[in-house]
Amino acid sequence: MSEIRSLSAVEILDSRGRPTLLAICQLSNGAWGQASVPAGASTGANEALELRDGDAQRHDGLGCLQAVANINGEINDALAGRRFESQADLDHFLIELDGRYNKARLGANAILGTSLAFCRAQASQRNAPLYAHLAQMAGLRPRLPRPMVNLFSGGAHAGGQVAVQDLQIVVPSAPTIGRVLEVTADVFRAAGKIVYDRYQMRLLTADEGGLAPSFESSERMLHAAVEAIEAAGYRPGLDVALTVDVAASQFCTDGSYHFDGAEQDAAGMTETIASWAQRYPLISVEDGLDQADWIGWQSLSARLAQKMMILGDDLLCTNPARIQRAIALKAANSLLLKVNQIGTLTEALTALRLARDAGWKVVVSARSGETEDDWLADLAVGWAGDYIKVGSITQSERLAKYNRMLVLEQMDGLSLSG
Ligand code: 2PG
Ligand code: MG
Repeated sequence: MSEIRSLSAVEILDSRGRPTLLAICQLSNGAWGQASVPAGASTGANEALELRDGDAQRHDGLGCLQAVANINGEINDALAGRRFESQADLDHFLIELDGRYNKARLGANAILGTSLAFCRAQASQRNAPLYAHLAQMAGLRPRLPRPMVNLFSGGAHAGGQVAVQDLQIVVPSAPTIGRVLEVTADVFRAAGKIVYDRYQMRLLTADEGGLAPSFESSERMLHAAVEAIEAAGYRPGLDVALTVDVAASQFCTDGSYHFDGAEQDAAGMTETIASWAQRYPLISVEDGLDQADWIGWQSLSARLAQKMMILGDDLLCTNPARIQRAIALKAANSLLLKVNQIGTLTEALTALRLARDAGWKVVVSARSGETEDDWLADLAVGWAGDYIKVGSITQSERLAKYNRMLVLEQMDGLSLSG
């Protein structure tokens, strides 16, 4: 492997118009790679720390100039002229260089940008597509994950008109990504008509491109999704299934859930979710309970894990230690994998392996603040995710990932997860 010539970075804007960074890694033999870093809105309390400038005079405090300076300065100084044999070598070096358990000194955004840009440079040096390089790194056979596509939004992604943050659709038996997107577009159009007729709302979309009318409740959102599936000519459950990201940490204080205008405890939330599971074609519930409520998650899983995916996002934060705890406690059965929650590809791969060893499903996920960069599609393919969650089909930062998968399907002949 060639040595690193330089690391550099630029502050750019994400899909919400907030700053993030793009990192560039150049190798001495001329190969290079660049990658940009996404950012969440409903971030978990246990995520690695995204370094923001905090200067209220600039981008409302959200500037990333310090993280950019850390790449151009300290990270470049430490890495330039060094040779790393593997991604793991590079990532461990970065973790030690930072020295904090949550990457708070250099910033998880600076570290992840470096980790990803190095990965792309390595792929380019090997003349391999990024997904193939990632698959080789993980020792996995690449395959296309099945999209979970955002239809309706609430919570932190849509001004909180209902508590549930994302309602997504899955097309369980379509044989190709192309067909999944056709069916999805049919349902999306039908949903748009329902939204317009019932709520007089044009197709203005939320952070991830989902429709966000003023539903009376989360339940009405689920109901409208079923209506949209039927109006588009499909059978709910058989042709098109539903998943939700409740994002419950966003509305839980001291064990009390402020859910759609009422107060509930964890048992009440579990009851609500179980009753949805009986009445709607739900195949996955993400963050049904708060990120600190391990006992609640155990009961939720005991109740529903045989039937559906009990998917941990804020609960797990792609953090190997939290995943191990969840496996031991039987608190979940599926991992939402977001590399910026942990900050390096190597640690995210450890998270993936733990989940797989426990027989869990894996959903590779974007953030609500994304960029036009499509590395996430290659990651989800190379690491053989069961599902990919990147939002709706209406905004280019989302479509970059779907379109990349269409290309891989048609040009590289990859097949879709069953
Ligand atoms: C989530 C993500 C993506 P955010 O909660 O799963 O929908 O949102 O990036 O805002 O954390
Ligand atoms: Mg989530």
